[in-house]
Amino acid sequence: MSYTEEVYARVVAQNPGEPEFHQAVKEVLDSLKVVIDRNEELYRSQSVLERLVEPERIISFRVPWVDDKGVVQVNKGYRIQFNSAIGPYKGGLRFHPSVNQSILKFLGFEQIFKNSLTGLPIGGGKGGSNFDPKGKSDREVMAFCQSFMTELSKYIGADTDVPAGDIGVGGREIGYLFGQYKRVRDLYEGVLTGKGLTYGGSLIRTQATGYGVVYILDEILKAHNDSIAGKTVCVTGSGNVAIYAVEKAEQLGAKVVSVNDSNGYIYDPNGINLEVLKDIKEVKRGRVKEYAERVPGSVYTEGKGTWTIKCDIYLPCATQNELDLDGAKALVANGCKYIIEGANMPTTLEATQYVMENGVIFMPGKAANAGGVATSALEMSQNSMRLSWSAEEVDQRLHEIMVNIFKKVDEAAKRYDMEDNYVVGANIAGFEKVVNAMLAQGIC
Ligand code: NDP
Ligand code: 2IT
Repeated sequence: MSYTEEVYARVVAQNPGEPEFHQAVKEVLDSLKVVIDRNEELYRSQSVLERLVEPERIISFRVPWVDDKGVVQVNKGYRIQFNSAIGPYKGGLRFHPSVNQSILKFLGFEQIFKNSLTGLPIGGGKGGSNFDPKGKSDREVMAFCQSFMTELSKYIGADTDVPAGDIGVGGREIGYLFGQYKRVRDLYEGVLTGKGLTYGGSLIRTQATGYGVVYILDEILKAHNDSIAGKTVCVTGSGNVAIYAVEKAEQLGAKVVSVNDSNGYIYDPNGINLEVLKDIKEVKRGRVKEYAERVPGSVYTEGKGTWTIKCDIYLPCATQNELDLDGAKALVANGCKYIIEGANMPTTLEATQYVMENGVIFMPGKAANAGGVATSALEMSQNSMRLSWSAEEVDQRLHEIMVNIFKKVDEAAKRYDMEDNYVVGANIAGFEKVVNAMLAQGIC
């Protein structure tokens, strides 16, 4: 057995019942095999991989809060502080009923390599809760956030661990979390990113993940003598990442014909009307179903199946494992040429393998959606300097970061004779900086 296979077997044996974590580790270790083989003695002697797959710390806690009926509710809260080799732990908080330790470990693990790819000094972390913000009043969300932060505040700080948003955590939640941190720690510092613009937030952070996805798509297309203008694009999800991926793709001349949520999907042959979508999602916190009621010519279909729509480019921006083998086959059969992951691990391993073997250019989330956390790191810089940059300046830096990520990923794939294999490229390029830092810092 190779060293990577040994460590994968150990992860499966020692982390039972954590399929998403196993999946993320498998993808990374399989990609790293070519690098590890060349330096096996050193990496083995230092147990580099065993250390890489073991979180530095997992914090898990009770979150009691009172709902609008006066009933005491209890949720689980977590923070996975995965790897601090290249900077303070950095990564989002997810509030969704499906949240468990496996999902947060997979996300924290991915975040290590993603954050490394940004070129900025941020380590990997993730956290969240099985709390479901859907259908809750603002007061209930506030009560939950205050209780969550009362405990979490003991373990985070601007130079220790800096959380941000993810599924179910947007501007409203970050506001309540920041207010409670300040109150219990008596510290006004950049302990969270994605903050409102009146209290230390960065311009463009809201747009950053979606814009970044399309900036890297643009680089990929250029490298293949192609361009976004005139392309038909399918986006999944209709949250923060999806909305701003639609916005940038439309700005660059593509026609985006679909979005979805966990209930169903919209097909709009005339191109998604963003004003309506933003009103439904960002203002009214409604469902995509309402889009078809408001936009003539669009159709709503209950259930899954965005992949049945014919497109050139597919941008999965909802959640993990949303695109499976059947979906991948439908996309390939319909002539889809590019799949760029806006979400974290939205494509199953089998689906990824299938599309790559069938000529689709595939960019994994850890490279494609890194614009969000990169702009979070820019927010941290602005907070440390106590100043704020203009939207143009942040957007320009974001664009530059995405161009550089593409270069690094492309270069690493070519260096190992695997041109266009951006999965291998992203994992190797992300790993190299982290492993150098780990080796330099000794056994820790
Ligand atoms: P939001 O909460 O804003 O939106 C999530 C979207 O995905 C919603 O449309 C939601 O539909 C859908 N969704 C969530 N869970 C499921 C599910 N189990 N099944 C089907 N659909 C689901 O989150 P974001 O846009 O911030 O995040 C989307 C993805 O992007 C996630 O994978 C996240 O980890 C990743 N990401 C986010 C970044 C950010 O800066 N926000 C940065 C990098 C990656 P519904 O309303 O029905 O739940
Ligand atoms: O998955 C991700 O990169 C995020 N949810 C953003 C994390 C961040 O710290 O901005």
